[in-house]
Amino acid sequence: MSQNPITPWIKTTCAYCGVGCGVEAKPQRNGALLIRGDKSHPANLGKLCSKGQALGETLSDTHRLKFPMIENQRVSWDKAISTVAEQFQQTIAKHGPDSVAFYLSGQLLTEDYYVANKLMKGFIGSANVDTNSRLCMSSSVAGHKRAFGSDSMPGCYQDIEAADLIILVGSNLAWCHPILFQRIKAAKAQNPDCKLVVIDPRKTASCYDADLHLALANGKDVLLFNRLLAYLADNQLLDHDYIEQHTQGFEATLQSAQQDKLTLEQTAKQLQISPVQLKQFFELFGHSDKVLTLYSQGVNQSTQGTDKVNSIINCHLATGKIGQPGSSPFSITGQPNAMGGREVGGLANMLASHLDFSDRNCELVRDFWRAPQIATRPGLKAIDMFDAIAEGKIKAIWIMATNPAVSLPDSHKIKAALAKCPFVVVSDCVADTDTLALADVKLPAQGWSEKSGTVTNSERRISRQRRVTTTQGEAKPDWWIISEVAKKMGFIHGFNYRHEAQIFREYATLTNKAHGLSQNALVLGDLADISDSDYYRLAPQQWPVNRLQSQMFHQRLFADGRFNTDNRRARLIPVRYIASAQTCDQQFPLKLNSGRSRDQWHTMTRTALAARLCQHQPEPQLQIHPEDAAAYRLDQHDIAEITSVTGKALLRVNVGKEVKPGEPFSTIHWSNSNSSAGKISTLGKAFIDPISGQPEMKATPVSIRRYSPQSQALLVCRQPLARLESPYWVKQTIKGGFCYFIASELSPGLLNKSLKALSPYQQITQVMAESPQQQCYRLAQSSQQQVQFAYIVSEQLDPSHHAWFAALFNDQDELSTLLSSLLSTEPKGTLAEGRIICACKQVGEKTLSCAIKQQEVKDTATLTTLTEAGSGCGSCIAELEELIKTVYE
Ligand SMILES: Nc1nc2c(c(=O)[nH]1)N[C@H]1C(S)=C(S)[C@@H](COP(=O)(O)OP(=O)(O)OC[C@H]3O[C@@H](n4cnc5c(=O)[nH]c(N)nc54)[C@H](O)[C@@H]3O)O[C@H]1N2
Ligand SMILES: Nc1nc2c(c(=O)[nH]1)N[C@H]1C(S)=C(S)[C@@H](COP(=O)(O)OP(=O)(O)OC[C@H]3O[C@@H](n4cnc5c(=O)[nH]c(N)nc54)[C@H](O)[C@@H]3O)O[C@H]1N2
Ligand code: SF4
Ligand SMILES: [Mo]
Repeated sequence: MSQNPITPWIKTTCAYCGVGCGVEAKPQRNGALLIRGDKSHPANLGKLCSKGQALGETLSDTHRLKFPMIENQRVSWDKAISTVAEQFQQTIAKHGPDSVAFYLSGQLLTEDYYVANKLMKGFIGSANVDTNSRLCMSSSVAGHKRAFGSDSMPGCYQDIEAADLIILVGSNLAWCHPILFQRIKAAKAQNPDCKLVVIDPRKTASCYDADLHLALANGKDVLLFNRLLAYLADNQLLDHDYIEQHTQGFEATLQSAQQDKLTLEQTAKQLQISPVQLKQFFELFGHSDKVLTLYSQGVNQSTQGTDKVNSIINCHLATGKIGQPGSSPFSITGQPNAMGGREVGGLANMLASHLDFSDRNCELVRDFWRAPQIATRPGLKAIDMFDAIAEGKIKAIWIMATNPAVSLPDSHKIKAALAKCPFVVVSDCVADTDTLALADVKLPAQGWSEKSGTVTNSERRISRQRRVTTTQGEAKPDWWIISEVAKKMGFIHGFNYRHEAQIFREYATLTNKAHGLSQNALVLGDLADISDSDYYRLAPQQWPVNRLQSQMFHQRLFADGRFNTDNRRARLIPVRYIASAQTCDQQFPLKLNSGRSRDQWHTMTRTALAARLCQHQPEPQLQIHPEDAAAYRLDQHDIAEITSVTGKALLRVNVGKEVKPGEPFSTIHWSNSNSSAGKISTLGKAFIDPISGQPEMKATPVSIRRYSPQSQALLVCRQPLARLESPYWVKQTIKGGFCYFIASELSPGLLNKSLKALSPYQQITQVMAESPQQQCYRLAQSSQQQVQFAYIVSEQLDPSHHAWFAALFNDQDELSTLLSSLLSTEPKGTLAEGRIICACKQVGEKTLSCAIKQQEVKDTATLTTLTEAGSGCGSCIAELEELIKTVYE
């Protein structure tokens, strides 16, 4: 790729997780986009994980939604905007403001979010605006509000380097927030006394560097932290001065924590961990001065999510380990702008700018927006919102930047609700999602690299996302689309925006006014008067902001022990462990946990466009303990059929002791767009936390059986297949095309016939090897010295074939080598490299195994020096360690 000396590197922010890494991007003449980490960004100091590094590879124009569509016909923007405005107006006129809703996303920019919230709450006069953050952070929001009086996260990333003890609760940081995990590793290397404890039922990649892993039984975090509080009290490890001066509710909270009256041994038994480990954890917490507890979805996505959050915060408050260097409870946000959405009021139970719906707050925002119709009470939260659609109470919905037909629990129900809803609008930047398939109106939004605005990361730091490429098709910024609809609905004075900076200033002004009323920490001070050019240049700012901050500035909240409650004291909240209402029984005896894989982002609409991000886990996975595997007669790489009360899914089996018996784990990323039955949200029923409304997503009762196909196939093609009717198929993007994993009820001979019929190239050169006796069929079609279409079919396929098969389009080998590999199913040439383990440096299993054997490598550092694997983002290091172990087994 030639470097373009003229175009400068443009600073922006990563599109994915809540770490909020600074990125530098440089467009190339050939249309490519070079990407590197921004060394001056305080979140990542120049590093990027595999997903961040591959950002430039996800900008393909073939997958984009480029034009507004009504009933799948292209229309002008004018027509699309008028239709949306008219349909919403008519519905409101007939059925009232609460008959319409917006469902938003932590992947919108703050400016988009602000305008959407203003339109729905301020001008339409309903608070039916909620967001996918309900599935993600709402238990943390509710926990923060109960304890601190506002949704404010006290710490900052510098706490990682300052801590003596770092605890990860329900967080697979190594895969989900890799750059923070790398900061922890570096901090531990710098300070060998710094300890890492992981609290997760599963042994994850984050456990490889941990000093202690508490594999507690799913759901029992409150029991653990309550017992910790009782232990700290029993052993004089509390900070009574802090408790007296800065908190309230301590006595009742301790009493509640002690109510279980469990000994350490009894607690350990309930948690299914060893008493020695439990005591070790308690002592570490009690005797470390600086304790940082990072928590994520293992905490939030639970019917007791808010209580889990408060049980953690209680321990920090009772020991004064909060708001100090190296000490805080620290909720790690998932999406790039989940924080921004929470700030502007994207959740149905908040009004705007961290204000709730009190009379004086409504008055303030009403006057500020000049919006007499303003909603004065909370609206429907996500799960209730979709129930209301199913019940016909909501008759028009506008979904932006989220894919609820995949990500909400009980997806059959969600699909049925949207199919029945009289008017569904979806704004997205890609053309094919399960949700778009249900839209009456599709609106093309600018995607990352085209859009411009701000996002707030986990440590309250606001960074600019900048426009670095031109826009594809007729896509528009989300804020523009919403404002145009608002104006068409007659709300002209409130939405006459010409530039995102204007919206940002208005929002910043509102934070200042809200701060005057509530003393909330969210305040943007001088940013309210920022000029357009200063907004363009804006360096990261961490709220609260008074004056413009310097690049590396950092601060903590509540350092002075004064919180955002009326009396300025933090609240300890009495909590008790309550078992989830989702219980296993004879019919559904296993509890299905779910979560993320390393290189995919959610429903894969963007990460699946980059071939290198699809190599790590090309199929939806079911991790299952060997005991369960034996009980259900499952072998490694079998396909399992998972059934719950709401649906079924088919997933590839991965047997291992990383999960507990009875608690298998599945990946969340696959949908109907890329698999026949890999969507696991078909399995979940919505059980919510009564305080936050967040659904439980990590404890679904299921049953499992082996799916026994008659035949299996691997197929590569240059273009996606138009139709594929096999009960099991999964599509993977590979370099130069696509690879399909197929399992079928047909005999191998019949599957061979049906796959041959799918080839778009009936005329070009083809080679075949058929062995009906062995039920094995292979076909390759080539033209212009390249393989164009190929497959292998047999009764059973050895999964090790996949790595070389999916490399058939790599074009590094001669056609003859490729064809002979294919016909003999023995990889030759570069195909023999095997599965790629390091996505950043593209290092495969074979290179690694050879290096380990030949150089007698015993540790990952040496392996990295020899092969470069692990020298990118480092999130493959756990796998390198596993590989070293396997080679010596
Ligand atoms: N690669 C990648 N990174 C991502 C994302 C992605 O899609 N892909 N998504 C982003 C988003 S939006 C989010 S919200 C974050 C999520 O980040 P994480 O929360 O770290 O990710 P998950 O894999 O959903 O779940 C974390 C862990 O919770 C554990 N867990 C399950 N039940 C319990 C329990 O009862 N107690 C405890 N203590 N642990 C439990 C699971 O075993 C799992 O390992 O990741 C962000 N980063
Ligand atoms: N079982 C189970 N389910 C889960 C979870 C789990 O752990 N287990 N996790 C939950 C969590 S934490 C989350 S955050 C959700 C995530 O779930 P979703 O939000 O549904 O997932 P995404 O794939 O990120 O969807 C984002 C959509 O927005 C589009 N998009 C991207 N940028 C833009 C933009 O600028 N404008 C517009 N208009 N569109 C854009 C993308 O193409 C994509 O279609 O999933 C939840 N669901
Ligand atoms: S850790 Fe990775 S995904 Fe998250 S912001 Fe940084 S580069 Fe992006
Ligand atoms: Mo999330």
